[in-house]
Amino acid sequence: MKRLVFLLLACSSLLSAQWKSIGNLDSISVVENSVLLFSGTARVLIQVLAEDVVQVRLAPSGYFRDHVSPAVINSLDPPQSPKVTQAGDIVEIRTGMGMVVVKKYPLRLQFLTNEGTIIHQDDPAKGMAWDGAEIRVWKAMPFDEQYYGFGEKSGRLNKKWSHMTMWNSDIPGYRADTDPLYESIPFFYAIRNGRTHGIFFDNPYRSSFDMGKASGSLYSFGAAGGELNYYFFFGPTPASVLERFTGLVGRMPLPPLWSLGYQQCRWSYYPESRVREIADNFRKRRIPADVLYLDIHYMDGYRIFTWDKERFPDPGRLVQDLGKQGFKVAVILDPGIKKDPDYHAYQSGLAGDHFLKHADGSVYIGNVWPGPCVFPDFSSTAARSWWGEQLKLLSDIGVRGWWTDMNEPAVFNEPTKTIPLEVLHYDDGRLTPHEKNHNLYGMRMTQATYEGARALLPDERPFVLTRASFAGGHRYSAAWTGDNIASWEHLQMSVPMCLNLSISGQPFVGPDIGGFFGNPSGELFARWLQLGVFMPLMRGHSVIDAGNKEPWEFGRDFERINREAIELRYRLLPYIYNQMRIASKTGIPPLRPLIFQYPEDQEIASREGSIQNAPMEFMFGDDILVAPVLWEGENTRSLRLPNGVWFDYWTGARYEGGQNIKVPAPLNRIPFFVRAGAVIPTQPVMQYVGEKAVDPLMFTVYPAAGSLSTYYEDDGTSHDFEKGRYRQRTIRQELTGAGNTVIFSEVEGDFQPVSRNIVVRIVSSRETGTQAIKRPTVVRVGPEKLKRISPPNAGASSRGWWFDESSGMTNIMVKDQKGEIRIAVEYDN
Ligand code: MIG
Repeated sequence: MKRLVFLLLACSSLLSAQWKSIGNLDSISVVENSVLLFSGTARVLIQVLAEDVVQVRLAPSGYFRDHVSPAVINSLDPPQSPKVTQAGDIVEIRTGMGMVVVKKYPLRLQFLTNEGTIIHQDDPAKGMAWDGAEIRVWKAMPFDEQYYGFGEKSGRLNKKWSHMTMWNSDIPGYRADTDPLYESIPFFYAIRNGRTHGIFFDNPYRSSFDMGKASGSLYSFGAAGGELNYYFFFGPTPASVLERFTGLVGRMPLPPLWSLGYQQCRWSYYPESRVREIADNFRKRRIPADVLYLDIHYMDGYRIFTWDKERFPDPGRLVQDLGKQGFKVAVILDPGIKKDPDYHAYQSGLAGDHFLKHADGSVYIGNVWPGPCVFPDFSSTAARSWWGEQLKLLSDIGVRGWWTDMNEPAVFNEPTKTIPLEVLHYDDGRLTPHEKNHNLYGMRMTQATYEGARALLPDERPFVLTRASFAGGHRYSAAWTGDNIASWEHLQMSVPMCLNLSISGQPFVGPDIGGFFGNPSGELFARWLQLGVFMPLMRGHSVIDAGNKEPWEFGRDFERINREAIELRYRLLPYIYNQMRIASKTGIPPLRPLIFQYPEDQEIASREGSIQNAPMEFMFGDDILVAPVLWEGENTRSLRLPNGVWFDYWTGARYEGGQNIKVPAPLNRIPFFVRAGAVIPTQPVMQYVGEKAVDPLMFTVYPAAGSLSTYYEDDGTSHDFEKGRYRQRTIRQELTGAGNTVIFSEVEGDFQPVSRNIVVRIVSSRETGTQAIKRPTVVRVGPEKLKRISPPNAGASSRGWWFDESSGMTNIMVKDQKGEIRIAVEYDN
């Protein structure tokens, strides 16, 4: 019987019989940019936040509670006063970029373009509704509209026909159809006929999105509590939606450059001799790496902010020695604080009243790794500061990376696997139940950690990596996709999963390379590592009971192949850093589905809209298209290039886009293509960021007339760039009858790199079909004719130009300077 009741309750949420839909519009009131609609006891508030952004809120009882969003931290451009007109049975609100039409009988919303095309609308039958504390809205679902985003979800890229729940959950070894997972971002894109709009449902309660699964012509979203409160972004492109969304929730701060290097983790490296052995191996084998992680065994009985005295007798010394070898040390931080009266963090946290409590005032206790634990109340500013101060014990000895795990939060002994729903959070004085705060717990933990690290080390950019988070969490932390499995299927799954997470506002993402559970073959590991070159977070990891998965553990051939992959990452770091810089400024992340970049390309739309075939090519930044090898035994790769002109990175071959091609993909090569017009900045291989000065800095030019690029750099670690200590220049290309001209503008900003050379490499404009290489005859720098030299040995600095037959590239080496550098190449035909 109990079971039956439970089942009924579980099902009730989507049964319309329980729902009360909003009725007729009685009256309206317009104040500045807000339109208030009255319907019986209910009120709907429509606010025009910008000409292309509208916020919709429903109060079934007529009373809007003081809504403080943990996600939204900014307002947008000064709102326009909407033009509101009433005619017959509709109210029309013109926002500038579009219209909201309110139908009065019953109250239903429609969103239209200025030309009058309906792009989004409430379901005429159900619309907005409530059932006790639950709220939900039903929307018409055009048959040819597709849905993307939704944060961290596994399975296919397009989420049409699926039902998804937002409830942060620790699911080790999840599958393609497992839902929910660790992180919740209730934000999505709707793309139809090349036009995009977006919706952010700003509600931290357990929510769900039914994208046509319950009914083939409707979709709906709603939550177990809180407000029906969503933002509608008119678009019309995915990028414009994301810029607006991140305009509201904020953008990723520029990460430290070293965090974009290769990171090595496992559960767990200990004792200290093993950590040193790992570090020595990277350096001895000349495999670049920047970060080593310590998982839970570094602690004394899993007590956060302590060290195991036997395994790590002198952690300060260890961290310092690793630092001399060029490694940063990152440590895991779990939220559970061991309930141990003799433990300093328990004592000080208890004294400061920083732990979650039951309604009766007793401290909540749940079991995690240390046994019975208490949990910091990260919803309290005081508790966050207390947590941040504890980091000092670690930052003082040189720890620089902060890995927040188990912060869904996971609790081993609870039937719900998390903190009971009624446990109270301070919530800035509102004292609200866990039910409201659950999905925010991970994000608030990263906030405490980020802010703590920033306060302790004010001159350094913090690096925080988290498992759980919420919309806006990218302000504090990078994210990895939890406990995956060493299988080809999981390698494939990681692509759409990271793409959707990336375009949900979180640019700094990556999967556990090699798979967390199980043991990958050498081939699987190598293919995963190659994919990782094009993931903003490039981190290898392993579960406690699997074999070793460091890049040298798969035999000599694979060691070489793995080294080459990581070397490629280090060559590309200037490009990757520039793409992260763009993400920090605009919200547009490096990792993008093709449909994000080319929403109007019908072929791409139909492939990426397909629910059968996972789309497996993607953009990495503005200029690079990646076609990873994700199937066992494959040594060629077929793909369709989007429209435009593309160059194969490996061969320099030039392709007209809009066609299917097949390229070789031997074990040591991940196919990728560069957009014509791009200028890709690269650097020489080094073993870690900052090992040596970047000299020469290289720019590979993929010719296209009239194209513009930007190159940005700074010190890579401090916040000084915010005060103008950066260096940026634009690079313009011109194609003349005789050849190419590349113009580096005068620099902007005060950052002064070391004196160095730059090498400009111009890909010969081979004609499609013939593949004939054009050979340069004259190279000019400004008015001066540059002399032809033989290729300098690595590290030598000579001024001049040379031609490389095998790659078809003209290389020009000159001293870098602040002023304009104008390079002109003339060819022999
Ligand atoms: O209950 O710290 O996802 O990366 O190695 C498992 C041990 C706890 C889960 C994380 C994983 C980490 C592991 N942690």
